[in-house]
Parts: sequence; structure tokens; C-alpha cells
Amino acid sequence: MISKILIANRGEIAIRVIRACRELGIKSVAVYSDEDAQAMHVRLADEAYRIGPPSPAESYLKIQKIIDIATKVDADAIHPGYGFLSENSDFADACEKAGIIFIGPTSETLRLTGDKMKCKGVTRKAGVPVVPGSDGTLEEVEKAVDIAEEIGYPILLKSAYGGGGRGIRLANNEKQLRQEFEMASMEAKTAFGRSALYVEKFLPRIRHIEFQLIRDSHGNALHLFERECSIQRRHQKLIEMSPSPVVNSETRNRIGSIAVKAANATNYLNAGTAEFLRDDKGNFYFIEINSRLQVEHPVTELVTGIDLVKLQKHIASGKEIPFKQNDLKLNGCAIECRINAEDPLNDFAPSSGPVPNCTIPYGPGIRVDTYLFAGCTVSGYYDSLVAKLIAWGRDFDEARRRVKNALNEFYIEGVNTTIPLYKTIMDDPAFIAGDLSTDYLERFKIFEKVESVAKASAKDNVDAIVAAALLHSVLVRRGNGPEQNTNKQSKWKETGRFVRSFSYGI
Ligand code: MV4
Repeated sequence: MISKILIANRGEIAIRVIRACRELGIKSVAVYSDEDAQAMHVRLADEAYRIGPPSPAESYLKIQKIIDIATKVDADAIHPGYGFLSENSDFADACEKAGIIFIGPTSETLRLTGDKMKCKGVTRKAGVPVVPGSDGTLEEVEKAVDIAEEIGYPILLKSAYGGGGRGIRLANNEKQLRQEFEMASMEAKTAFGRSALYVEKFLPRIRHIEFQLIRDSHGNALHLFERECSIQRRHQKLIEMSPSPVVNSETRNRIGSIAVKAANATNYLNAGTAEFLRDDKGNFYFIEINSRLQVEHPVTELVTGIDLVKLQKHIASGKEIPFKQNDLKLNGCAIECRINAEDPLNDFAPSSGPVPNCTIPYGPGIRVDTYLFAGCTVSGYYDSLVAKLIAWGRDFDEARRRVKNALNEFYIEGVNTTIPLYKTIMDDPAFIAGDLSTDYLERFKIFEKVESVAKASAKDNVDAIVAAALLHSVLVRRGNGPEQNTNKQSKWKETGRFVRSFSYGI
């Protein structure tokens, strides 16, 4: 029986898990660094405990400290969220030793999925299609050259223990391969502690399509359809959606069954994701399993109607998944924009500091998962994700229009965000046509268009909305309704003073 869960995370995902706990009548326990003492997740949880100084290494990554708190407060389980300790097999082991349920896969599975090459070998043997390449560690360059001859150039060198696209190198011929091999193994050694590399055939202009998986401790496994995650920058996803514009129901069933095979082959437990690369001929290749609840899980929740966090708790309690594959139906379309505190006009430079005011959009089909509130602070110590805007529509275009409207209503004062980038994309003909790939942003020169969108929206939309909202509240308090303002042309000019004096409390 799980009646108390400690959430070993912060930000929007901690809040997301706390909300699920509250719905289920489960007590929630937050942990926080000094930087997060005033954060929303701390305020919302039933209990909250300090774990250390701001830096993640001294707080959210402190395994023993977190286990000690969980033991002291008698938590039955720990939800790791994403990032931090979520895929750390030592953490899963430490939970087990302390008699606490780790809401996720076993440490054994985490060790396997954390070793990309080993995981590829295990899944390949189970009949899962993988990218052609080496079938084990490459200690010397000669072996890499042999394999490259066999599969043909161009090839990619990948670090077996790397992740997030780091340590990947392209070689177009033998000479380049010899050069890159040296550098790649040294780099891998420094970055990941182990130099092991493997070789894969390079697939040009790919899409990143992933399948949501769930598997219980009784061996029942199923998939919750795909997410199209091709719009990304430097291996950071920006927009995710379901369904993918290039997946029909035949492909969905076929690749979904393959994803389930991968879950069975790795003895997967709880929620996870099978990541595929799709080439321009429509071939799918499995590349890895992400052994956690992902940032983009709401997309799947909106098209399936399933609450993945509640399902995670159900599975972690040892129960069977309460439905079958055929019970599931993909309903409508969902699109998520990851709103980061970064400046899209300045090479995505992180932006942090106080947020004196903000307006979070809502309306039909709109969900916003965020830790923002008026008066909060965006910390420079952690991930720049401040909000996820997710829209559901009966079809792609309804979802897209809802995202667009909500973006126009979104107002975050004090920090730069990626909102102008998303406004640009929502109106981009290639996006609307579903012409996506991992080089989408460069291919369609999206960045060149962001500046004008940012300028225009700063003037027209956002300011007007905030000004209108604030003018309304100020006038209503004074006893004059907004209907008394008959000057329709220059509302902003007139209300600008109110906005500023209001925000600073003068
Ligand atoms: C590839 C590839 C092309 N061919 N493998 C980058 C991150 C890692 N998870 C896998 N990655 C890639 N592997 C072969 N054989 C292209 C990428 C890739 C990519 C993959 C998914 C999402 C975005 C990407 C952006 C650039 C390259």
C-alpha cells in the first residue's frame, strides 16, 4: 500500500506529481534546495524538507540525504520525476535497500537501458529493428573501419554511455573515421568516465518518433501510441505532438508492437519510452529506451485520457494495468510547447530572475503545467523549463489554433522566453503541412522570422491583454467599470502607467 510519496524533484514535474497524489488521497512530501525555499512545489506538498544548497550536486542529487528524509517521514515510495536521479540505478538500489518503492524500473533495467549498446544488443536479439552498425564495444579503430566498410559511409560514432546527443561524431570516409575515433573516445572518457564507442550507419533527415510504454510487475505490457518530437534544437526538444503526421494506424500498431517487444526484452517496469528514428523512406529504427516519465507525457495523456502518474502509482503498488491494448483509442490531437526561460533572439541564452507578474492562459482544450506564479523566481541553477503549454483539439488544426491563442495570452514578466519562437512556428507553412525533421528549424530558417514576431507580439497582444486585465481590476476597485473608458485607440498608452506602478506597488 502506498499512502505517502516523496517527490525527489522540483519545478513543474514535482507539482504534477503532487496533484496526482492529492487526487489519490496520498500524502505528498517535497524536498527543496535553499534556492527553492519559496517555490510552488514546496507550498503545495503536505510536508517539505530542505535538502541543501542550491547546486543540484548538493541537493536534488544527494541520494543518501533524500533516502534519509523518506525514511524519517515514513514515505512508502519515491517519485523521481525526470532528470536528476530519475534514471540512476544506484538511487533505485538505495530505495530498495531502505525498503522504499522506487516509482520506475528496477535498478537492473536502469543499468541495461543506461548502456545504449548493450540495450541495442538485447533488443536486436528480441527482433527489434535497430540501426545497422557495430554489435559490441569497439576498442580499436581497425574494427570500426571494418564495420564502416561493411555498412558504408557516412557513419556515426556514438558513446555507449553518452546521452542527449553528446559525443556523437560523423565520418564520411576512412580518414575522417580514424581522426574522429581518437577524439571521440577521449571525449567520452572525460565526459562519461568510459571511452566505449560504437558505430552506426548515419541516417540523414530523420524524424524523432517515440512510443509511450507501460509495463507492470505481472509482465503485462502495452503502448500508448506515439509522440512526434522532431522539432528540437541541439538535442533539446521544443515541440511534441500526438499523433505524428506520418504515422497511420497500420504503422502505429506495427511499431507500437515493436516498442512493446523492447519493453519485454528489457524486463521493463512502469512508464517508459521507446525512441525511434524514422528515415525519409519511412523505415523505423529503435535507438533507446528512456527509463522515466518524460517531460512530454501530457501529450499522451490528452489523446488517451489516461493519467500516467496515477497509472505509475498503480503499477508501483504491484497491481496489474487495468486495461488492454485494444481498450485504448487515440482521440484527437495534442501539441505541447516547452516554454523555456531562454532568449530565442540571443542564441537561447538562459534568462533568470524574479517574475513580478505573469498571466497563465486557459480556455477550452488548454493545459499549462508550470511552477510560475506572480512573484516567483526563475532560478539560474536548474533546467530552464518554466512551463509546458499543451493544447488538445479534435484535430491538428484545432490544437494548433488553441496553442496559438494561448501563446498570445501568455505573459511572463522579467525573463525572456521561447514564446515568440512558438508563435512563429504555429504559423509556419511547413509546420502546418507536417513537414518535420530534426533539422526543421534550420531548414525553414525559422530563427530569421522570430524577431519580427517577437516585436509585433510584444506591442499588440501581450501588453494589451495584461493592460486590459490590470486596468479592469484597478477601475473596478475604484468603482468605475471599464465601460467608462471610451478611448478605444490608445488603451495601452493610457494603462501603461497602471501596469508599472501596479507591479512595483507604488
Ligand atoms: C542518429 C542520427 C542519425 N543516424 N543515429 C542524436 C541523439 C541520440 N539520442 C540519437 N541521435 C541521432 N542518432 C543515426 N544512425 C541522428 C541523430 C540526431 C537526432 C536524433 C533524435 C533527435 C534529434 C536529433 C538531432 C540530430 C541528430
